[in-house]
Amino acid sequence: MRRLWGRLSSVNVQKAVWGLEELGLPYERVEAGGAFGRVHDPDYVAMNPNSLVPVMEEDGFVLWESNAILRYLARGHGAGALWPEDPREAAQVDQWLDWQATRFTPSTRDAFWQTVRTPPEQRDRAVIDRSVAASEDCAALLDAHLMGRPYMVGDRFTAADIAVGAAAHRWLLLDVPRVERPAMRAWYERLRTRPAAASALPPLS
Ligand SMILES: N[C@@H](CCC(=O)N[C@@H](CS)C(=O)NCC(=O)O)C(=O)O
Repeated sequence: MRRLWGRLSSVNVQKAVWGLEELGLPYERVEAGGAFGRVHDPDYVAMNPNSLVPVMEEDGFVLWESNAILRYLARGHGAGALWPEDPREAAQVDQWLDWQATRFTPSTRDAFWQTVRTPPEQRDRAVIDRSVAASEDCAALLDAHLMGRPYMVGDRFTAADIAVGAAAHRWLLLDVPRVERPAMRAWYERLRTRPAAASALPPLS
């Protein structure tokens, strides 16, 4: 029995859902976090003392941190899919997962919160501008990396496309001024054609 706790509006939950869907693994998603609450309930805190989503539970095995979940799914259930066999390619997938978690998503966070989850009269233009500028640096780096490449690592879809793709989805749907990045856009559109991406990436909320 496999359960994933977390609301789909969370980019971190989206990554886990995308991984589960790509691998065709059966699971039940339980709403938690944000307006759904639950994350401070004692039974939830016993699973994740950070009171954050997502959490995955599989036959009593409990795991939190979205990229750890993604790595586990890809390595434990992927059988070669999503996680390259080659150690150097695998290390590059790791590299992009870390980059997504420590650079790209943190850069977009303020712009997202301000323009999607903050009432217009409470928004701080300077905070948005700083976040947009930091996100543009990430987008430029990504666009340069993706020039002439179909996917983030090697020539096939991997867990790196899931992690960075979910973060790119959030950035590209924000209602902010953005420099057009053709290689990044083409890659994102390529990802969007995957049925698993359609299940994992809702409109921003
Ligand atoms: N590094 C963690 C971050 C998890 C995180 O910050 N989750 C947010 C949603 S994206 C959360 O749980 N917020 C509180 C809530 O939803 O109640 C991960 O990647 O799983």
